Amino acid sequence: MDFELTETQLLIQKTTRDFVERSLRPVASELDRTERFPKEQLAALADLGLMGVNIPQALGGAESGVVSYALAMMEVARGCASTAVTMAVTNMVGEVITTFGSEEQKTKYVPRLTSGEYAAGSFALSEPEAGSDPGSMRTVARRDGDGWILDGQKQWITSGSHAGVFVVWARTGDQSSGTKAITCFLVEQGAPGLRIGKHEDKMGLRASNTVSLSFEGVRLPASAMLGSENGGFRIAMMALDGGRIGIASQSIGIATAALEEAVAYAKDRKQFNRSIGDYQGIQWMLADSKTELDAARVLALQAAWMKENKKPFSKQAAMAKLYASEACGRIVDRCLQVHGGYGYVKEFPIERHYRDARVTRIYEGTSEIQRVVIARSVLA
Ligand code: COS
Repeated sequence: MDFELTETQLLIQKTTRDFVERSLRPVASELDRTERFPKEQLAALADLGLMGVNIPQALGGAESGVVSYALAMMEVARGCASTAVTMAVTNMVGEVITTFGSEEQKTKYVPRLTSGEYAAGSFALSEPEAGSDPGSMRTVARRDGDGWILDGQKQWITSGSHAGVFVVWARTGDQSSGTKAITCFLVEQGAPGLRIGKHEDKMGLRASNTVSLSFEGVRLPASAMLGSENGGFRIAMMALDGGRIGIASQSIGIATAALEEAVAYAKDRKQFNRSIGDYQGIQWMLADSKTELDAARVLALQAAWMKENKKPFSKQAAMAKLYASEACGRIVDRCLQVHGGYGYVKEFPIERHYRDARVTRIYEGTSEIQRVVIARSVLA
């Protein structure tokens, strides 16, 4: 057993941390306040290889593995959780196309994602009435000569207004076929019939872009199909397994930032002639938070290591995502409490971390869905 990071992993961690300290953390609060999509910051991340951390160099990626990806995600989320989710989804889209795409699809799209030519990629699975149960989706793709015609709605699409390419899932059989007749397609931004809908006014992650999409008679060539006909559900599940490592890491980054803020505040703030960090009530909150944070980190890095080493990692990714996001919720709550009234106003970053943390228990599979995945594996 070896808990040491490799030279590559340390280098990615340090490079990301330096960038975040210099260029991301100082602007995170303003990005949040103005809801500004972090275009320049994402371009800088692409220049550092962070838009394709686990993607081969031949396709413009850093080819540095899944553990490096998790470490980079923790650092970016520590600075700005909105930028982190945009990076996470773009990495996920690049990996899906790398894993399941034809040569033509890979060489056309992946370098544009990794280089930053595309500001982001989008993952379009959820629908207004198909969230935890994507097998009930209603978006349909009908054969049209050699190609397809796509009709339907998607919801909660991260970076939808800015993405160069969308990975879109659609039904290619009747509704009763459930998960067995879902196919995956690549759709470019600007495709006739694709409309970007309502921009969500979210509680947190306000600098990330979340929209609905509608597809009205979008014509797709045969070459737009990703993977095999009716093989799309498995692609979605495998992508989400990897995505959950990203969200676990994002949760860890947010919780790390929150704890750093709380520690600094506890040392600085004096009440009854002593720093509040001298009181056991505050110490216990910090101690519990640090313990949970490190436990989450071990789970997330273990899941990342398993994926990197080609071991089955679905359960581990679900456990990491469940534990890290739930722990993050408890940590930001305690850290806000340490700040007292100052935690409840926008002047201190803890208020943003508290809002940003909440969605990690919801997206890329709710905590309840993670428990379904874990329980099925335990009972199998
Ligand atoms: N990897 C590969 N294949 C998988 C898989 C995985 N992790 N999980 C399921 N599959 C396959 C199954 O093997 C099955 O294949 P066959 O039809 O060949 O037997 C198929 O997918 C259907 O699986 P299952 O019957 O388990 O599907 P369910 O509809 O019961 O759904 C859950 C299972 C709940 C795990 C799934 O719907 C899920 O993950 N939901 C949450 C979705 C989500 O995270 N949404 C957020 C989107 S991003 S914001």
